[in-house]
Amino acid sequence: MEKLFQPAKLGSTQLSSRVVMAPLTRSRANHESDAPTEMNARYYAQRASAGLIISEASQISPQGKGYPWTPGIYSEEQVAGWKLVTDAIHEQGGKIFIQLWHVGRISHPSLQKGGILPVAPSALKPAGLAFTESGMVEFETPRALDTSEIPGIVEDYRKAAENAMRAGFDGVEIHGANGYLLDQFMRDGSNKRTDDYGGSIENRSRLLLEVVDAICAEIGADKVGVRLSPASSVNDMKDSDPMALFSHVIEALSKRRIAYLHMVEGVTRGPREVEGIDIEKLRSRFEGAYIANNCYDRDLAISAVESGRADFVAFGRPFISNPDLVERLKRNAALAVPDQSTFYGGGEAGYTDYPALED
Ligand code: 8OZ
Repeated sequence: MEKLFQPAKLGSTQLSSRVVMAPLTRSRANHESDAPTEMNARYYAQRASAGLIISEASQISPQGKGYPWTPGIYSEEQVAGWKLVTDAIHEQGGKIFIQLWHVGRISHPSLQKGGILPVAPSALKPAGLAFTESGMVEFETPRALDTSEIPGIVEDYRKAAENAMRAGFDGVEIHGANGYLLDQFMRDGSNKRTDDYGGSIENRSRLLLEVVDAICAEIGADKVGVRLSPASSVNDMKDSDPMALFSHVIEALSKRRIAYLHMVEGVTRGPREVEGIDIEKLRSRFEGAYIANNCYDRDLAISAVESGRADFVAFGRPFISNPDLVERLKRNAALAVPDQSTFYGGGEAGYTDYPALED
């Protein structure tokens, strides 16, 4: 059997294979409480044969929310909802990490408590449109965080990790990718600060590393992963020297002996090759486990793991329409194509109604 399908240890967590379910926003939490539901538990349970499930991105605070109906991990109701999910996975011998998320400026007042402005490193409006309960609307210029507010954000992450462990997760992944708050701080296109959190690469990386340190102290570095997207421009990300920036960040993560680095290799949901960005060179700066992601297929995943270029491979969209993706990949069976119109929001249709091969 190919190495991709063999059991492996990730930090302190034993996995049944090296096939990972990537974090996938589905916008189907309880509309009042942002708590996961029985339906969410059914969806994840159908996918429990993944070596590891990384949950959809989950806001660490009301301020960290940027899309309708995404789950949170800051209230007791949300902890109880997630417990339904983790119990359902563990009953089947699966493993699940939660992805912790603060969207920063990729939000809208209509998604914020009290209709206030979203926060960001600097008061710079992102290009593009916000996804709100009433459709796609213009972003608004965010409010720049005061230096005195930053310890509170680090504390929200720490508390979220503590909640995650109480909810039964096997670990947490810190979402440092795709143009959300931590990525906004790292890149000089979105961070124009003049305090200790802006300017030099060291300063721009500071918030991510403070969050990593706080969470590692809370739950142990062997249960912590970080997701980065150095080559991705989604959500209006720009940086004058991404190779220097991410070399620094990845070396700093390596020193902290976290469980894994999860990399979006290329533009998120887009081309894998981006001029001027050498993902393999960045990856070589990390000594721990490496999860590769972005438009992998069976052959690419098998060869990446066989050659040692990746330790694990995360599949996103294929897991939406193939709950038994690991079995299908093992058998080299045909994969069902997901229906994009039911990706975000709604009920069971396009969510829990994709059959496994056996059904
Ligand atoms: C698609 C739709 C909404 C959010 C990401 C959390 O890009 C997301 C996301 C993706 O990381």
